[in-house]
Amino acid sequence: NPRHRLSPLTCDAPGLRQSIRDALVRVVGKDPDLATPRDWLHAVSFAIRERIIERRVVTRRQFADEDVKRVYYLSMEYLIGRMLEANLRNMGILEVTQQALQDLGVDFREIARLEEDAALGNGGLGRLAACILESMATQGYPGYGYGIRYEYGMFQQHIEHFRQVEHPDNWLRFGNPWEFPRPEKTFPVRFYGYVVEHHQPDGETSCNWENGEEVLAMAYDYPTAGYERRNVNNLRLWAAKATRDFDLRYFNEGDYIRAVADKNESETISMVLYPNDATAIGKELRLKQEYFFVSASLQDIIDRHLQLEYPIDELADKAAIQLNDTHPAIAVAECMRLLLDEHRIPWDQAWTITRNLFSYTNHTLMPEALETWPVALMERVLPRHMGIIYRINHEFIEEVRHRFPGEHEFFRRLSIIDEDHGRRVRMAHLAVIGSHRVNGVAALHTSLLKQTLFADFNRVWPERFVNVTNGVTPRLWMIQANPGLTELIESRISSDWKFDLDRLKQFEPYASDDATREAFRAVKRRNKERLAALVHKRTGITIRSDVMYDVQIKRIHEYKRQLLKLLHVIELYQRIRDGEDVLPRVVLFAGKAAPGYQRAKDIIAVINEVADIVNHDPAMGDRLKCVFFPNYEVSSATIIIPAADLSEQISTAGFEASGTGNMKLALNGALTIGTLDGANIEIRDAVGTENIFIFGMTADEISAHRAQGIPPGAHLDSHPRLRSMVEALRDGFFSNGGRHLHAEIARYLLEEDPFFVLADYAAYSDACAQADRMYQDAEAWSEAALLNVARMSHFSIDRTVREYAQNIWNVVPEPVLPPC
Ligand code: DL6
Repeated sequence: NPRHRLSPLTCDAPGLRQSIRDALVRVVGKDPDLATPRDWLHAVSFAIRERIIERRVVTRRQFADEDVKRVYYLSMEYLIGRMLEANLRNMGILEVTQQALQDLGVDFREIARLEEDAALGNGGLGRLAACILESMATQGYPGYGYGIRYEYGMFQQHIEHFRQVEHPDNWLRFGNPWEFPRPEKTFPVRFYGYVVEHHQPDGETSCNWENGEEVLAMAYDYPTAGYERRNVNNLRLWAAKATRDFDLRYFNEGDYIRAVADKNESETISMVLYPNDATAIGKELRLKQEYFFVSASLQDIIDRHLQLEYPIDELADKAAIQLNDTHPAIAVAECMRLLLDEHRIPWDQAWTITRNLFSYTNHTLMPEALETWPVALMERVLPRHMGIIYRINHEFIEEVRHRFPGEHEFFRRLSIIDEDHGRRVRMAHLAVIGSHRVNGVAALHTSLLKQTLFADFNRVWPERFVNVTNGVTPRLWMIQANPGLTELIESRISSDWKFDLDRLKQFEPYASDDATREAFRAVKRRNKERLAALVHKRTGITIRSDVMYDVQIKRIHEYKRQLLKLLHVIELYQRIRDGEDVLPRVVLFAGKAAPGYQRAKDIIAVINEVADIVNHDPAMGDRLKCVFFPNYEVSSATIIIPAADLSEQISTAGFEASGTGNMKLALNGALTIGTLDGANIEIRDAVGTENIFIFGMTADEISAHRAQGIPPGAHLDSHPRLRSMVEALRDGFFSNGGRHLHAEIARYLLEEDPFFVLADYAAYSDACAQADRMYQDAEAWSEAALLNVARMSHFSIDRTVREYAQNIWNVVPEPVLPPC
């Protein structure tokens, strides 16, 4: 319609300058003479979002015209980070915008630093969701993200007296220029109440879910730009709003305060992200969060389908829905409810549609992370869904009973209802039964899934289980994070590797080129200087930039074994004190502990106390520095990762589903020291065994070792150095007021050690020594580092998304033409 044609916005420096100035006055409402750096940040963000939304409109129109099949990604978490630079880079207007700002007397770097990270996630799972959205837009897949617009994201971690202290992450307090509120896009979401059954003349029973409480889900849209101004997809986050401003009952009784308080209570649903990554929480509010965003998303998906005038029974032909872990698994029951109760589709047909629609990604084997809900809670909060789940379960068990007669124990294990722990709903079982594909996130993880957690389901439906190894977006984790290395690659090979990381293979021959190796070292050195400045700013610790940077950056968890690295720090410390010649290094830890996970918080405290002794001991003479970098988030990761030499991926084999930090670090030319766990195995296969330091027990060896029941303390007998290290910890050598804490950590290692730190220590220490030897040969190290970079093509998120598209979603890309 010509009346709806947009007047195109220019993307040259004068046009941008004008837009920024206009936005400052007309949107932010500030006189340029009085504008603060944050006002400029908002002004430039508003100017850029105009350009992004324009592409979004074009993308949406093209999808509508071309009758595409859409992918919907349902995730409780999106760990996005800062949006300004990412959007500018993907829109291809970073440099020109920097220029426009400079013309206006504004320093881009200064204002970009003020942007809060959008930290709507805990760790790997949430960051993967953000990478997948960016890749779908870049490659032209019609992808939509759905999630929750948490008022408070991942907590801010402060270190006070060596310990983690959590502060609220009020990320929206200055407003958010990237979001488009859609007050007209609201859906009612019901909780509690009861089900009324109506018996129909045809023998079927229809159900009405009545009464209870209703909350409104209101949409906020975040356009997500693909690289080089291609497609712009949409992330839709839901915020809870009260259905009425006041409860009139209380209002009429004159209890104004109570009336408003009730309104606030329904809005708590989207108030805060649960900061747990590897434990299920089991709180009613969490169940309500899960159902809240799932219900709104499904209503929206079905609405769009009907608006496009597709018949409801073609839903699974026109849409694919990916469940990011079990958090949105209630979607299976909600989809059935909507089809049965709202659209009056018969059960069998509804079930076929549902199963074809959904697929589910599992991200962990850890038993404590697997969500189950008490049946009683589910019956109270979601009575209609509980009824649907019973019927799904009944029909499923009938199906397997028919195929595997008499195997009662097998049926009990497969059931959605766990009868052994006080009747609970196993969300993973609901997700598997209600999906046509289930995937693990690395080859080892998928094979362990099939052998352990889902072994019974694998017997029923072996074809349902597939692997899709994770990946990372090279746009953020290389082009944005590491401009120096990007430029170096660019100077050697053509630039299409940014879309097609396979092309990075062309860089491989340069690993043996002296000039490239030297240039690589210069880039690394500059990246270290950048990190050293940030470390000093955040912690007051001064670190050298001419030594090995050895980093372990990830959530703090026993299975990730930060204690293994800490023991190595203690070993180096003792060796230096003993007068040995030790390779100088900076060891950097970063990561948050779940607030209720005491052991993880104790680990942070011990790291900080050991670091304090190490960093203040004159005997170290700058040869060893230990840093705990506070408040690890996406924006700090983009500074730490490009500076790293050694990437610590040392989880107990069989526990890390995949890892993605391992991929980001290797892509930036850090060598991995790691166990045969998660995607480390595939990284080893890609980079070559001589370019990675693999150590420790395999997943099978861990199982065998566990079965032997060797007391952990026995590992000290053959390792006098390890004994003296653990004893130093036990005796409080490193304590600074936390003596009993150190003794407790030593006791834990000696008596419990559930993740085999002591059993793997000797092998780990040897691998570290091997890395140190190689590092002393700068040429050999740089060659290995460059080979890591050049051989990381398999770990591009674009490959991951293509595998989902081909093997699970059955969708094809619909790239919108780049603007001329
Ligand atoms: O799949 C993304 C990411 C994996 O790379 C990590 O190995 C895995 O731990 C993580 N899982 C989670 C949630 N649960 N737990 N644990 O973040 O997913």
